[in-house]
Amino acid sequence: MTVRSVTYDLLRSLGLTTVFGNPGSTEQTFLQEFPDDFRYVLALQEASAIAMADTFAQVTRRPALVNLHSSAGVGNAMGNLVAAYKGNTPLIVTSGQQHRELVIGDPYLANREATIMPQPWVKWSYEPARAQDVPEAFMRAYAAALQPPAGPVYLSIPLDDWNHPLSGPAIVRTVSGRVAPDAERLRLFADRISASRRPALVFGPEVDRAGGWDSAIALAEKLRAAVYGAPLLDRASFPEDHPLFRGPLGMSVKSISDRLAGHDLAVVIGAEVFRYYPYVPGDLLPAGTELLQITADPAAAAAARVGDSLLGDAKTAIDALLDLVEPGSGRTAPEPMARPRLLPDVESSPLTPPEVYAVLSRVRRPGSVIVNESTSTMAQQIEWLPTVSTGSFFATASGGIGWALPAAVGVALADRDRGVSRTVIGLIGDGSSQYSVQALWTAAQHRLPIVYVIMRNYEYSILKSFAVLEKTPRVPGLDLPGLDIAAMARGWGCRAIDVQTADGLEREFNAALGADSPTVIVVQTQPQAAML
Ligand SMILES: Cc1ncc(C[n+]2csc(CCOP(=O)(O)OP(=O)(O)O)c2C)c(N)n1
Ligand SMILES: [Mg+2]
Repeated sequence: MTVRSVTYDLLRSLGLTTVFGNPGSTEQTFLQEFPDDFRYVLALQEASAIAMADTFAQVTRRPALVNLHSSAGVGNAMGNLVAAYKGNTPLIVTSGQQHRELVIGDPYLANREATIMPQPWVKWSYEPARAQDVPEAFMRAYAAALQPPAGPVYLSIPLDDWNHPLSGPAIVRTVSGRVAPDAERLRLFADRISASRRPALVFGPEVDRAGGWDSAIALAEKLRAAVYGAPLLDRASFPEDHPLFRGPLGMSVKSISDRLAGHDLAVVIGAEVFRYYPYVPGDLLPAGTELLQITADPAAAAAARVGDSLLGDAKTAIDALLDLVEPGSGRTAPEPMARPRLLPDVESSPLTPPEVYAVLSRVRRPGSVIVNESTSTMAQQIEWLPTVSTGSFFATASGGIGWALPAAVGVALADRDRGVSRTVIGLIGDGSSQYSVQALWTAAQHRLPIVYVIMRNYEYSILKSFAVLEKTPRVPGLDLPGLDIAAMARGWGCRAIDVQTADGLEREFNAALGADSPTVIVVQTQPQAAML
């Protein structure tokens, strides 16, 4: 037995038989004689490897394994590693290190201070002190990645470790993925919720990640409470067409405070308080509103600037609250979210984003997934294309773009593995489509029938809205002329088409639904002011 054979046996036991990666000389000793029951998913750039693994882990609800090349590969991966960290995705990210005998002399490709490089965006970072510790390091990495708050971990492994002889198999352990909230404190929270005249429930991404979609509905209905989506969701946790759903909470101190006015209690479950984005000053909470937060992440609880926090798994907490709270039958039901769905009488040329979404709302099949990175049109997406089922909306948790295009690949791969057939729609801005565009090649190679709809407005539209908000005229670098995105997509092996009209979009979308490989539909759209 060798470190290599023992580690592969361990990975097998842990169900980690898919490796997302991009190889180099320092990884080939790990990858040699790659076992038949393992699968290597090649990404042509490391940002894609991470984002594919991220959604693959989310959809399979298990940790995922990534293998990158020394420091250069980790460097390329960093942006999307931030998203995995902020999104609590359990990833085991590994990269090769130069030969132990050479490292002292700073050889070519050495990963200097390897364990420092991915920090602070990993929960644990390690280079085994001895070759024989490699399997145990993987076991510890798995445990660290999975335990709440889940997140990415990193292992740097010297290339000469893999052939080292080893006598016994690795010890396989199991750890828990949930921590229950303190019962006494939960009862106090329940009493405050029962006493509230007009509670607001704010559900965040931890709820859906924890499998709490149905529990969230049951709690909202029992309380007859208004439900808001936490700011800048990376997962939707409540049906956005439910009569109790009031829409997203907002993104700034002022907009959130304005939105909560009139609620005597805001109960934030499974989210930060809050994920603020534009700087629009105001009161953290309106006068007369108290706040409770339930999260599995001690750092998120500590960072909350107002309110009382309780640590614990979102689903466990909601299920327990369901038994503890008094029914809200005496409360007046809140007004549902306004959905004006206004369209011009005559079709615009180019189309406006609502006109694009109107088409998609007609043609998308029930149960479709949306992976969203169309930054200036997020408000219209919720209006026209609400998320109505668990695990069917994904976006970057960090705000870094270049995540969604490969993330759609991870969703489609995981669905295929699970035997689930859903349409995966990548709704992506022209600017955002360019950072990890090589993932189109992986989608094509694996014949994943993803439908990418690229909103081609020839600019970084949201940044123009920011320039107005921040009063920063004449910022350079916000226009995107001269990109032939369809031609690029063809270059990566996808069917791709430019469309200008609603009919064209509908036709191409329907054609894509019947395809057995990815389609990239580039639809020209008018820039529009984003709601910040
Ligand atoms: C990695 C990274 N680089 C830069 C940014 C800054 N940024 C935020 S939104 C945006 C523009 C997105 O443009 P596009 O995808 O075309 O969407 P639009 O705003 O036009 O709808 C940029 C560059 C970022 N968020 N992440
Ligand atoms: Mg754009």
